[in-house]
Amino acid sequence: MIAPPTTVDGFVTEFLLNLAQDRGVTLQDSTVDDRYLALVRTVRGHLAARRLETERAPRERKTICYLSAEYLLGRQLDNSLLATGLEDIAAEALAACGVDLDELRAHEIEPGLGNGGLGRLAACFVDSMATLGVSSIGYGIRYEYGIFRQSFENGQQVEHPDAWMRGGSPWEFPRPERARIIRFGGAEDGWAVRAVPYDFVVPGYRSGAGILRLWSAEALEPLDLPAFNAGDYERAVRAKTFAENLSKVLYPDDSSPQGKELRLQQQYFFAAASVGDVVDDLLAGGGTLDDLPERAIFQLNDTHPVIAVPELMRLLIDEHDLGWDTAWAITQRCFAYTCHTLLPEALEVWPVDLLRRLLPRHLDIIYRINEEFLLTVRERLGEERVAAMSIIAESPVRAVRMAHLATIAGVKVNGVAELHSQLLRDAVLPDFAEFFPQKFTNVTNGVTPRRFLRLANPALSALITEAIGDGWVTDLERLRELEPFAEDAAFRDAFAQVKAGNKKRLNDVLRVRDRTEIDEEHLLDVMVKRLHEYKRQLLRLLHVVDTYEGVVSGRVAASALQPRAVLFGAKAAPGYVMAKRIIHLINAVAGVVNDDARLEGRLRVLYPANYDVTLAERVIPAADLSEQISQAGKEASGTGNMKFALNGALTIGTDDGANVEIRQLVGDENFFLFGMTEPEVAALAPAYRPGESVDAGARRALDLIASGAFSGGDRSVFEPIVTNLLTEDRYMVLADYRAHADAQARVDAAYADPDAWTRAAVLNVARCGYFSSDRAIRDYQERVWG
Ligand code: GP0
Repeated sequence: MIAPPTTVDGFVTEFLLNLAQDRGVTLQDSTVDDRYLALVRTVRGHLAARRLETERAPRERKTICYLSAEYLLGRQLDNSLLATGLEDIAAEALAACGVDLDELRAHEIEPGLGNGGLGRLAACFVDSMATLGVSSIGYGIRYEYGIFRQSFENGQQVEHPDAWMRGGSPWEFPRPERARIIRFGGAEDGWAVRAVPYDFVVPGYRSGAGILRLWSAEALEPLDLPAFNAGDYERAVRAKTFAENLSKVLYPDDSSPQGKELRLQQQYFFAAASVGDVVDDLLAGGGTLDDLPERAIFQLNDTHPVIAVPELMRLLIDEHDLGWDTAWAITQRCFAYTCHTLLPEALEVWPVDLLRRLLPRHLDIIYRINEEFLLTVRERLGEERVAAMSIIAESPVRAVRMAHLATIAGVKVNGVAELHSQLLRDAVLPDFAEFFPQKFTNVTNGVTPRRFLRLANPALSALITEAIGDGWVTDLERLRELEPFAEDAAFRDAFAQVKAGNKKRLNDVLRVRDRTEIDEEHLLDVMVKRLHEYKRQLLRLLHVVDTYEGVVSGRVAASALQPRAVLFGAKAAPGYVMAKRIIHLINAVAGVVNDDARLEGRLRVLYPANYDVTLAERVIPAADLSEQISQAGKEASGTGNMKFALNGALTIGTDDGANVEIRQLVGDENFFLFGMTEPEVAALAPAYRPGESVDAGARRALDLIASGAFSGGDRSVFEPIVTNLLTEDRYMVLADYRAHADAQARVDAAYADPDAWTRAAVLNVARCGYFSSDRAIRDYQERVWG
């Protein structure tokens, strides 16, 4: 009997035992930290039991090995309680002990081991695989410091290390016995580190479990004792420091790799550890290397883990004595590649010189893969296609194109939304789509309904369940059954009350973490996502400034404004100068607008610092309007867009990424579409002169910014932003300005009829069941892993 008792009394006993035996304290003497850790221990016991049960059950033959450099997990406690069905038991048990569960919830630091959409998607996928009972393991890196914590000083972003493990990492199970040695360099200049796995149990909802195995780097020798004895203390720990750097910190660049050597080291470190782990497991279980493709598939989450391809070749050839052709035949059946971008600068490329120094054997293998591939290209398509399709780019420096390698090696290549997959075929990898037409497919992203509806929005969840039962939690398409309720006035009232209550819940946290709050009567207009020019936070901001200018110049009466709170949340990559300037400008505008009595409080701009999963879970359920306003053809999918719609926000958005599919599903009348389409963008691009026909509203906004109105009269501070828009405007903010402003006017008009708005919101919820990550995983099973 491995499962701990699932009764209130049993839970109390376990909790007190853990306090005593794990923390060495009595309940009376315990701190919040003690109680939190004892609670985690107690819940973790249930997760371990679930995991062991799952392992004993008859296994599917093929295990999905999800390789991702990022997992943006969010807090674990509530999800674990929900998945194990312990919510009520834990609440009662802690209440019986006089312990405040909410206080313990708030005590958890979320593991932020990812930058944004890509990392959060990986976290949703492991949740869905566990829930669906897919045999799966997620592999990644146990960064000691995750995505930086953001604060603002004088409105400017300041980054602080994210010491998420400061209080220990109580959810994980260290697996030192599965540690592996990872070697870098060549015969003469070789060095090595130890990769030690830590397992997080990923509980499925009510049944099933997967594993998230994160690798931590350690030195082979923790101390150079002779150096220490000679009094050279720095040298004594140099190797240790060097090795530990590999898993020290997550690179904070989103969609813009910096090509840093340490990052390639990180990639190889976790890719090699994971491939070796899987191969060892296969052999230990009596399998042979020929079985590998039937027993495992490595899903490559973007190009970050693609070095796993030559690593598997090296393993098969150098360590298991297979011939090249046999090894390649196996390798070619073991990988599938997901591309997450349309930005050319986001496609990773590693200089040949760097690879030769760090992974010379792998470079040789890549060259040979390329040689053989180009032979067939030459044959089938002709010499003139060779340069474009080569894995090796010749300029600006000789470099390995990781996307080409992944495409050649993968059984499938998928984009993350219909439009994205189309553009992947037509624009990003057109030669490959021609060469390997059968490889290219689409899997539209999804989000887990457990975290982003059931947990984040308890009141809406209860309302839905009351109406249609709770089957939707694992079968989200059942939300369709809500459609008739959109016509039910009592239901709409209840729905509107839920939204109002969620604004209060948002304020509960904004007051504490940001000493601010929204007016609960305002339309809550939200733009939360990484700060990137292509996402166009500036487009939203210019309209705010234009609105402000209208009132202060007397053209518009403040009383005519639909009261709005415009909430931004975004981190900028620390080296992304323009993005950081935009953050500064948003804060500067907020400072002026919020203080100006002439607005009569009808326009407020909020920018809570350090947007993370925990804040997302409060913001999204409270939102009325979801801003998804990227330049068409630039946002691969978006996943925040799905979360908002699923929680009953209406979208104002361009025809981009998964917005396209959201609009198709919810209906044009329940979505505020605006702006150029991707073909229109492409047609305008060559002749685009942003400064030549600036919309009057945009002009007013730009002039006001340029005048120093938001920088204490200093005209230089935001001049680069204004100049950039007027001269370059790479993402065509100005070209879409009027369409966006008009769409915002349509939003105002629609919100003036609250009941009709609520009806549209209900229909958004009812029609977005498609965007469950459970559906996405089923699509992968069918189209990629099958
Ligand atoms: C894409 F290339 N994404 C990248 C990257 O480096 N980081 C990242 O988060 C995102 C896309 O921008 C996305 O459109 C997409 O939905 C997400 O990956 C998951 O596929 C923003 O949410």
